[in-house]
Amino acid sequence: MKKSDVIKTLLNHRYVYTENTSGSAFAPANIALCKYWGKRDIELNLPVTSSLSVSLGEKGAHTTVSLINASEDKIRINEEDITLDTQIAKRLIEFLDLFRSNTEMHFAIDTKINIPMSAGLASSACSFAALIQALDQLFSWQLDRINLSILARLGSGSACRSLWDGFVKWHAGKEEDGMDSFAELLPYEWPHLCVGLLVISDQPKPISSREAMQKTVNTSCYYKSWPEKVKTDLEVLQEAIASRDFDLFGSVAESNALAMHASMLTANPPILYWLPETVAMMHQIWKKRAEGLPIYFTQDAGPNLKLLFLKTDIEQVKKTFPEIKIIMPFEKH
Ligand code: 2P0
Repeated sequence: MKKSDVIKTLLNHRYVYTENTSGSAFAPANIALCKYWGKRDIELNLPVTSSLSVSLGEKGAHTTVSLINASEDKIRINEEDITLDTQIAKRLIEFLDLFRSNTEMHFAIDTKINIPMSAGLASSACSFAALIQALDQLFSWQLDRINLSILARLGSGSACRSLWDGFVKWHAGKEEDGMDSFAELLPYEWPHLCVGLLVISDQPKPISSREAMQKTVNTSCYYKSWPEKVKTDLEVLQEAIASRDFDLFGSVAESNALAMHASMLTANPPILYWLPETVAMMHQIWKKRAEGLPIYFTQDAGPNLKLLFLKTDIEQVKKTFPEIKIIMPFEKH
């Protein structure tokens, strides 16, 4: 199954004509509390397991996409023109290729991302989610969010979770064409929930998450236990969210992240995103927790940690981690 087959099914040639010249949208970044790690279909970014994330409020991507009279696409990120042979430009152009009605059709993408792009905050997720909504506006598709999340997934798996504010679940699905692999908003809010960003390194990662997850699937002896772990974690996490049981919530999120990293460590060759400072920070978090401060962490494909805590503990968390950047996902913005 090809991406273009999914496009045909969902858009049915609706992208051929438009009277608009541009479309604009915002999409929030998201952090997985139960991770997406491994694909059952590489072409369509279909995951082995479901996953669950929380959005990051006003942190994300504002994107405008325009039709232009030019011989090639133009990509601007944070006021900087991006050379078209860079990795990020190639991925965006390949995604735009899916929506061109002819080879003469060219786009300009202008994106402003207000999160540190180097901090492992899945900036690609909010970029593709904002872009697909901007394209929906440009071409007047008027697709619902579920279908937009299927299209966003074709750009980057985790992008399908960036179509909503709040807790979002991405259903793995079983179908070969991935029409049942979409995200949806969970009906829960948690106004006091805080996410703290601890940036340990802003250096480029040694291996992309795309490559790392595939290497893990193909070579890790522990990967076969991952789907079972996710199944339990997803159930417990949803219970913890529904009952606002913070200790249960934090401990499942932290354990899920560590299990993902354990599966990478047992890949061949091994993948280890942690730096000595990452480990030192983990010990500090565990020490504080043992002393009675309810804080937990999650970690994605990079050395940086994201802390989970409640509003009542903000001052103490700031005192312990003065460099922390705090986001309240459910604060109105
Ligand atoms: C997640 N990550 O659930 C996991 C946890 C990183 C660690 O989704 O190949 O950029 O584009 O589908 O979405 C990062 O992977 O991968 C990711 P592709 P993506 O947030």
